[in-house]
Amino acid sequence: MKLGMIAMSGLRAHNEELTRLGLTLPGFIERNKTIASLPSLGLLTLAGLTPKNIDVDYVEIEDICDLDSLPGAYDAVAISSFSAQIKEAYVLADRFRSEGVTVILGGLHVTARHEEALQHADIVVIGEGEPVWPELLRDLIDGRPQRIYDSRGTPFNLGSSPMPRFELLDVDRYNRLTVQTQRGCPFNCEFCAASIRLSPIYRVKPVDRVIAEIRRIKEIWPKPFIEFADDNTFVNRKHSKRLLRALIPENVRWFTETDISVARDDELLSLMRDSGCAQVLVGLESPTVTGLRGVEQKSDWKAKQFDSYLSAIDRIQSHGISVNGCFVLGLDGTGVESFEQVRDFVRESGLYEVQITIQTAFPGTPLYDRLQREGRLLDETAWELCTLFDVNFRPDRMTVEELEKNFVWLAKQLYSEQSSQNRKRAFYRKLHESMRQTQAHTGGAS
Ligand code: B12
Repeated sequence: MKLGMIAMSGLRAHNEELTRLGLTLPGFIERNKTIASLPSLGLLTLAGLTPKNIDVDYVEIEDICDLDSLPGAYDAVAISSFSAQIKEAYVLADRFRSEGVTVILGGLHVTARHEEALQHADIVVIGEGEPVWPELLRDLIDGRPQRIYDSRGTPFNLGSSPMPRFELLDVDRYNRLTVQTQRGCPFNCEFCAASIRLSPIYRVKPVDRVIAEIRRIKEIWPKPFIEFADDNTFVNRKHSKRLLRALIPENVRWFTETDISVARDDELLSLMRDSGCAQVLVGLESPTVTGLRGVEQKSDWKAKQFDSYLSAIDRIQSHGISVNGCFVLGLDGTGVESFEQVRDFVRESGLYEVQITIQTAFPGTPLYDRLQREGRLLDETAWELCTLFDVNFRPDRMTVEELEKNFVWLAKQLYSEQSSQNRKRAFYRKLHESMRQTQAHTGGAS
């Protein structure tokens, strides 16, 4: 059997002005270049669980305009899905099916809207792929596949993770590769559309498996930059410290997503630095406590962290680890004043890097369900707007146009050459200062 694993690749935005800006603003260009080329770790992982007698191809499709030059001769294709590109994925799926190819759809969007996906697929997978993939392939080979495989209810044990088939990649296309060290998150942010929507349980991958994946990558790319495709990496501190100690001799540079509480653990921060951490991405979400209220739904955890934001950023960056602070615009309770507030907070905080996105109601999230109940979704199935840069709902304290217009204004403020340079200079100035102080302190003590 010949199986094509098809990833939709690239970044997307519908707002024309933003797309134009994305092509011209230095800060945007830099970030886009950095991340735009990441492969689909989900598909590479499932490829790793596929028996050797099945011939597997990994293909990335950026543009579905050219359907005539589709890769061909597959018996089946497995297509991955995010909401932003699902309509393109459906066009692709319909085309493959019209040629008699069996289409399997899975991933985050399909998990949230499997009935919709069934109209374009022979088989859909709901939830994590690993628990059902071997059975699905067996059924497929036997010619008796089910229409739906649902893995919810059996959270995958990451100790049994297969080795992702990184060797299927043309590594020259990428400037970093992803490795996943955990799934899930102890928090439940209303807008979160990441892996807690596949399975909510927080789990870690055993240290030796993470290291094995990094070593496999090093076989095809001796000095890689690794992005951990995690939701919140350092929640389990004991495990994290073991992982970081094991990473030190691997001599790689890496980036990950975490929460602000890492600032409270100096040992953790030192281990992060010593093991090659270049940057952490932290969801600060709002520069005001009003914006943060209600975001985290279990205990309003994010609102409770607000008072420590500035000192925490300072502490993390004083270890030589830059913070990429993420802000969500259009949160309930925030109005047009929030754009200047973000700009001012970024300046005051000394953040090295900043990421702004528009609050997005992704299907399957509590946010989507609430806004639907409140009649605030602009179009309930405009999935192409689920880019994090387009507006798909009516904000409560500004108009849609005000959100769009001010977002562009803020992007210009934050991503100009000058602002990006200023942030970097401030970061290094402060870092040198704190290193000098530490040296003076230890010198004085000895
Ligand atoms: C790495 C990453 C990327 C990479 C790589 C994307 C890719 N092709 O996989 C890049 C930079 C290209 C990217 C781009 C975008 N991303 Co992105 N990305 C991530 C990130 C950080 C990690 C994803 C990951 O690797 N997870 C690990 C793997 C193992 O999990 P997985 O892919 O879900 O796969 C598992 C299951 O879903 C399932 N599965 C997946 N596919 C399939 C297919 C089949 C057939 C089967 C059976 C099973 C199956 O099995 C897998 C194993 O269990 C997440 C955030 C996060 N922390 O998770 C955001 C995230 C996935 N991205 C997001 C978004 C919005 C985007 C963009 C729209 C941004 C933009 N404006 O362009 C684009 C869309 C890209 C596209 N072409 O559609 C959202 C998606 C939300 C949603 N529900 O749609 C997330 C959750 C971030 C967020 N803030 O909400 N992204």
